Amino acid sequence: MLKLWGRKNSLNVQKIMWFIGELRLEHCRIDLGGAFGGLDTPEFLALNPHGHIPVLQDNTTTVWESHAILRYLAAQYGTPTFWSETPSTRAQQDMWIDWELATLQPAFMDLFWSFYRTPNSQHNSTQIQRAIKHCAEHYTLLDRVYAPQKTTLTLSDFSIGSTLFRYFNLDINRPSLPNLEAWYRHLTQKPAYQEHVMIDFTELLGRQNF
Ligand SMILES: N[C@@H](CCC(=O)N[C@@H](CS)C(=O)NCC(=O)O)C(=O)O
Repeated sequence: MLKLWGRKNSLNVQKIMWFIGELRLEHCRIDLGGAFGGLDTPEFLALNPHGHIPVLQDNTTTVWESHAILRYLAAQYGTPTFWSETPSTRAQQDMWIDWELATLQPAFMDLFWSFYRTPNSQHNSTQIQRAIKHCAEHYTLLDRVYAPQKTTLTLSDFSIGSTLFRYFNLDINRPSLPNLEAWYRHLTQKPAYQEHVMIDFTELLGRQNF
């Protein structure tokens, strides 16, 4: 059975759990990190020398880095619709998978940490406004690319889509994003998205210690 290490309110855990849910794979998830701690034990560091969640174990295979885990699951258990076997199509999907980790997620995390995880008394409004602007640019680009109506779920959606629940639930100004909002509403109808991504994150409010 698949074993995933990591707390359920970690964005990087959520993208994996949502994919596992869509694939209907038998699994167990072990709470680790955040308030649960346990990332610096010799046993866990033997699985991931960086001491970060998520980590996937599948029999004798151990994988860390959330996007490496997504790719492993897609290759081992997915259908080519998620991650194509044709190099040119796969490259089109990989571009968005890599863009999410290299560009969108750092921008979103900058916003999430500066606005949500930093206590109000320590807010830096210049940093927050800059982060809001960067996110608006990235999500506006997605809004354009998703036009007129995106319907298919591919591998990059698990990471991009996981940020949407938080982005659309932060008390910030957002640009008009009709296509992206339609896609987000579509995701919110999916049971696996509801179960693994639409998770209360108030534990993280004003919390900077993990
Ligand atoms: N690039 C890594 C980032 C891993 C990472 O930073 N994980 C965070 C949680 S999202 C972590 O381990 N934080 C410590 C904690 O949760 O206590 C990935 O995509 O898996």
